[in-house]
Amino acid sequence: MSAADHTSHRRGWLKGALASLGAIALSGCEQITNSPTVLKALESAEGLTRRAQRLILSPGQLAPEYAERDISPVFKANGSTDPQDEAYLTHVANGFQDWRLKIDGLVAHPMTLSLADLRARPARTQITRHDCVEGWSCIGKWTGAPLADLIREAGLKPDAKYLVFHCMDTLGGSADSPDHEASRYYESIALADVFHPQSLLAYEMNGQPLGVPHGAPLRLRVERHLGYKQAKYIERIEAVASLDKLHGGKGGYWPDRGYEWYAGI
Ligand SMILES: Nc1nc2c(c(=O)[nH]1)N[C@H]1C(S)=C(S)[C@@H](COP(=O)(O)O)O[C@H]1N2
Ligand SMILES: [Mo]
Repeated sequence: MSAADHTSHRRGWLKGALASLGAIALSGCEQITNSPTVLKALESAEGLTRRAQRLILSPGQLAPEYAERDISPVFKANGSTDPQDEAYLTHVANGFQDWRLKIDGLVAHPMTLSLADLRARPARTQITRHDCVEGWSCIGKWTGAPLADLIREAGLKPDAKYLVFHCMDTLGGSADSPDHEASRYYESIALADVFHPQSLLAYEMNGQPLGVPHGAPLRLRVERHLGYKQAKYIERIEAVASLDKLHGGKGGYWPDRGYEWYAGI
């Protein structure tokens, strides 16, 4: 086939495909998924989505990882470091044996997991740098359950767009922060971060069970974001379609107090 033939052949195919698409559009929705032409079009659209996803998740987009020798000798603890909430103190007193992580909201299969359940799952370890908006950084080693595996198992409903992390510690409401209404900490992330390979529900830090100052028994690590996205003391993960109804509507404790929601680094 000559180049010209090839082009006109392609053009012919395209015309035919468009014509049949038009015909199907006029004939109503039900038939759409029965049409081989439309199936093909849908398949290639899905292919596009997968390619876009691979691009988002490509190694270039991973946060830098470090060596054991880079681990900070002291990792600063910040925000809540010793929650006094009654329910939390009860969990601390019995070694988190009765603590459970709930995954609910817009998921097909809500889940309830103990610490042992989480530890029994495939794990990932990463050494990364934590950057706090206050201007300090520390390098630490995190081990935990990849968030993507869990959320795939729970099965997001089609309208789910964010995960909200509900924490057990109360912040604010003290005399020195009169404009801050007291509230349990909360944060949220979008789907690209839910399925990012470095997004972990971490239960170990530097090879030890996560301590109270750093968010025991479970905290989030989303390595392309600032410190305040790294929710500590998690007890519930809720899949939602919108952040509008979550407290101030900005998607997190600090975002509701004027900080940026995405907080990328
Ligand atoms: N539940 C909860 N998560 C939280 C906070 C908090 O106060 N409560 N503080 C955030 C901030 S501002 C930072 S810098 C990190 C601190 O984590 P670290 O204590 O392990 O250093 O936790 C984040 N996650
Ligand atoms: Mo922070």
